Amino acid sequence: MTATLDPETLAELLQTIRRFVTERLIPAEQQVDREDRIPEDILRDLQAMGLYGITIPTGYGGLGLNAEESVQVFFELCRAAPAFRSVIGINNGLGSSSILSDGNDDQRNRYIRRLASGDLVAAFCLTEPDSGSDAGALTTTARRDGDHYILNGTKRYITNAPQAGIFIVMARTDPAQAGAAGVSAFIVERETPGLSVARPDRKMGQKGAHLADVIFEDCRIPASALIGREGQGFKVAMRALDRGRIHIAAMCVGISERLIDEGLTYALDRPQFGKPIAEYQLVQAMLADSKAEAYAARCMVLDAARRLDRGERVSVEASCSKMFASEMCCRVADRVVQIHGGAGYISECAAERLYRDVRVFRLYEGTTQIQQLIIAKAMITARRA
Ligand code: COS
Repeated sequence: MTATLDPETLAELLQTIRRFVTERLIPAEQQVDREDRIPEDILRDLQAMGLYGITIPTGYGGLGLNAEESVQVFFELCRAAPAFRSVIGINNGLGSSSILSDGNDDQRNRYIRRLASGDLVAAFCLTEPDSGSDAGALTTTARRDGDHYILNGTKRYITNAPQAGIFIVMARTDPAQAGAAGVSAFIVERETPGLSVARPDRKMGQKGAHLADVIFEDCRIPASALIGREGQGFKVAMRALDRGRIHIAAMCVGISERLIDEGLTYALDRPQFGKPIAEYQLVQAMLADSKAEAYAARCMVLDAARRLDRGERVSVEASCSKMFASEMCCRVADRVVQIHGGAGYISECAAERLYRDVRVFRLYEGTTQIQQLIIAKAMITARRA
């Protein structure tokens, strides 16, 4: 996809988001962390600014940004606590992209406009209690019954499940086919009898963004809820994850840049042994390493996004970006806590909160080890071809 905004309009949009982040989101972070809830007025602002539909085409009411433009929006937006991005994340990524790229016109017309406006929230259901990294081993079933499928199974750690109005669900339609081949993807509406959402899990960070189990018990959905063809669901999920991993990497860049700012501000303000700690070379080394690594991640993410816009398959670049950026972000968070010393361990400190928030980046949408596996497998396959 070519650029959709002229450079001045994009610069203006990025500036508007930076102002919103500085004036509205960052000041609310502590309250969100304490209360585990994002205030309604902020959710309304996210909607009013069109941020549920950053990546969704304008024809469906979205901002229609291509991947390169979208990641720049995420760089800015994700200077604030990642929970704010989490609530809009599935609408912009795994949820909408699987319908846009693999769904049909009826499905797009039924859901995408409402996902873009934020009137409808999507959740993406791949993980199960016994199937995490080995996504192809999922056991949720979708049994064909006339014009319907009947779903049974449990999905775990489903982001936005408590708020979601639709669930993109990967389920096994062919029990005879082990692994990825027997999996299909469906859109399940929340009100469907047999679908229930468990109590949200309590977690380490990203307070205000919620996840929970989603349970299907003889949940009967129309056959028209199938995305694409039977047996293609694993690929639908993997294609969505290619895009989603670039978004996670972009989020890591934004939050790393924020953390570096926090570290620099503290280092300049905090005197020890008669001068600001920023003047000590060991502190400078932590700042400089963080700056260089965040810059490297920024370049990787932009390159992966440009390739996506050119229509290339980006599995390797998405995994490289997600792996490098998430590991980098956790190193940066650790260094910034270190720069703060004891103050970095106290709950009022942004570094303490963000340190907890970023830990999940190395886990979700594929652990670092899964990214390594994807990258190495592609290298070996290409050499042997
Ligand atoms: N795009 C398109 N197709 C893809 C793909 C991608 N990114 N990745 C895999 N596929 C296809 C393969 O080409 C293969 O197709 P064929 O059978 O036609 O050749 C099929 O999907 C199966 O792929 P593969 O054999 O690589 O599957 P594996 O079971 O070995 O698993 C990994 C692959 C590990 C990559 C996958 O299970 C994975 O990503 N796990 C992590 C899951 C995850 O991120 N969970 C987070 C949940 S969302 S928060």
